[in-house]
Amino acid sequence: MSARSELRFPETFVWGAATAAYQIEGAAREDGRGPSIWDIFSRTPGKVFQGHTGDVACDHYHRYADDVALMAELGLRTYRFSIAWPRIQPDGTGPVNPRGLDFYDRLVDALLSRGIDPFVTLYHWDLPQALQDRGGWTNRETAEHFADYAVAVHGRLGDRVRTWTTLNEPWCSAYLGYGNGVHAPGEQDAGAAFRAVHHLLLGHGLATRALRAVGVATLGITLNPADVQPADAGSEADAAAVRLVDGLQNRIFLDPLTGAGYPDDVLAQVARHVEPTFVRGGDEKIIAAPIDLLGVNYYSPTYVAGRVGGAGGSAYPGTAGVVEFLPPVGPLTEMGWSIEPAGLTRLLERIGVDYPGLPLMITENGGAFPDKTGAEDPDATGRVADTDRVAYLDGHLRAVHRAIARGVDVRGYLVWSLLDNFEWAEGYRKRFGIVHVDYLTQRRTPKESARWYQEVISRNGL
Ligand code: PNW
Repeated sequence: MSARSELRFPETFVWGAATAAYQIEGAAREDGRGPSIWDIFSRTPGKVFQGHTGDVACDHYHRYADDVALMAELGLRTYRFSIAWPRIQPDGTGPVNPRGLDFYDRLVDALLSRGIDPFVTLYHWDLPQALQDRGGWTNRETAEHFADYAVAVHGRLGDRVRTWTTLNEPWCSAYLGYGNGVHAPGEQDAGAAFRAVHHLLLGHGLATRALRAVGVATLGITLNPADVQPADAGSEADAAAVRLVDGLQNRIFLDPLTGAGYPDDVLAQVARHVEPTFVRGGDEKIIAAPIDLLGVNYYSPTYVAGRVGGAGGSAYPGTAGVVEFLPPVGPLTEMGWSIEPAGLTRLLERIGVDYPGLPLMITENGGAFPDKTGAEDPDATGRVADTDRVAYLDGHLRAVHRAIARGVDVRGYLVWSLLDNFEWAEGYRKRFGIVHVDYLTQRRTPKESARWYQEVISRNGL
């Protein structure tokens, strides 16, 4: 490593780690928390690996103080976490539950007392079930309720939390939640997925407008934009496939967020599944409310070919019969995702060029790997030798650095994730943490990647 140790990041570069409420908190029925769509979904047979739930997870709700001490030990400057809406409004609307807010109040104070900057995600997929019973994100009213909820949270934490994002990966909420049903609430209807896309964006816009009115400091949204590449760079059919997938994953969010409205080709795709009458006059203006920061979550690139009779992707409505998603090529992570740091450089450069003037932050990047023994547990000496993860993170940080060197405005990097946690439909079997969690004892063990990251942060570079 020493021969390549000269890669320095900008002085103001932000270093940290990220988590999400349902994936780590546990305490699912405590202090007045209501049920979320993930409580229901994880109990639906066949939806989550071995019926795992977030009931206990990492028990972070009770262990947050120790976890914050661990973050301080690792030298994290920023910690991105999400607020569980059903803790704040157990039914999704109406009066706030003060005990729910109390928890985040304590967490924020613990972070600040250690000099760690709290970074709040208002929505990381745990919609109150009561709102889902009324259609969830397919219902326009959910967007309005979200803005009310956002203001309630800001009212309690806004004096101490400077950095906020509204939504995490609305692509996942819409397409996996309502399109192919792999995530909660498990609906399988392309039209519902597009309604959800719009109402999520509208919710973001309404919340942004409301939070500006109460003086929010720094506000943005986190997407999982894809680096979509053609199987054959010279093929026109492949270029058309790229454009289709890029429209469904990237431009459908980025264009309206940056004031360009929905692209015509994307609206034409939507119209094949559902009449887009849910897009009302004035909505695009609300969605285009200026943001200070775009969060980018990146894990792996997407390669597509234009092919008649192609299988398409279940998460991409309208791709069956016209697009073939190429199987990932090794080396792969435990998720089966290919490892290609260059995809992150390409993605950042593309956003920088096509959506100029938008400060970017990597709000998630990381990998699920077993340790070297394959046991996913500390060895006899208590070590977790996750050399694959170190290599993954090292490669992707170099990719971020390359984008910065080429002029892209990237403000920081947050590793996914601080802790091993509930990996949604995969349950606890996929471990993304730089800190190992023994789910029987809740013991935390920093992996070698955590020690490596600590060093990176302290040197501000590689
Ligand atoms: C993101 N996909 O999820 C989330 O923001 C995290 O909560 C999650 O733990 C992390 O990435 C790792 O998976 C995704 O199927 C889940 O393309 C699925 C997909 C993408 C992102």
